[in-house]
Amino acid sequence: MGAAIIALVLALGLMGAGAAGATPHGGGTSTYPDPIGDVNGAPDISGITVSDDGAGTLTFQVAIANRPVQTPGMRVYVSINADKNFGTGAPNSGGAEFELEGTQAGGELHAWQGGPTWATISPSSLGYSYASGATFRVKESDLGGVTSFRFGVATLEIDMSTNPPTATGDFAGGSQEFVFPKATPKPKKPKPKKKH
Ligand SMILES: [Ca+2]
Ligand SMILES: [Ca+2]
Repeated sequence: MGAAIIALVLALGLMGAGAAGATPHGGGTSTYPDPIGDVNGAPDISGITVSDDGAGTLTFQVAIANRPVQTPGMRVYVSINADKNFGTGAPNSGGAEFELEGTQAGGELHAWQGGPTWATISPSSLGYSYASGATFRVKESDLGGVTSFRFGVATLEIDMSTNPPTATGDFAGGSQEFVFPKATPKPKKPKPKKKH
């Protein structure tokens, strides 16, 4: 690659990053919308933002329109198909190798063991918080070093006040239909001038 082309690529990259400052080395930030009002009273996912800080940490932010505070019976799941292969990992979770789970008590990280069993590995670096949605922070090294993967998000809320208890929830991304990072559209190239 010639120096001029490298300079052009760098310029286009900086244009793509806009005013956000330094371009991260990782996958940057991708957003995934989910409709509001597609669940009947359940914790309603309105969108997901995934970001890679370029220093080995992934953040998953799951916005939940109708639950400013996490209720005791409510769980938020992010299932991660680390190898993007539907034929490996948990067959009931779209081929996920890892699953993040957030409850009122905090966050957990589960790793598929086959069998079929999950192991809870929950590294100390795992972060979880909730404010009008769930935020998970996890190191890529705790997910087998992935920087690109498929994932899906779900909520589940169990209402113990009914007999029998009722479970409702929302799904976003179905069976791992979201891909991180999203392919970003290439910036339009300026039309080459015809005259020399
Ligand atoms: Ca929704
Ligand atoms: Ca898999």
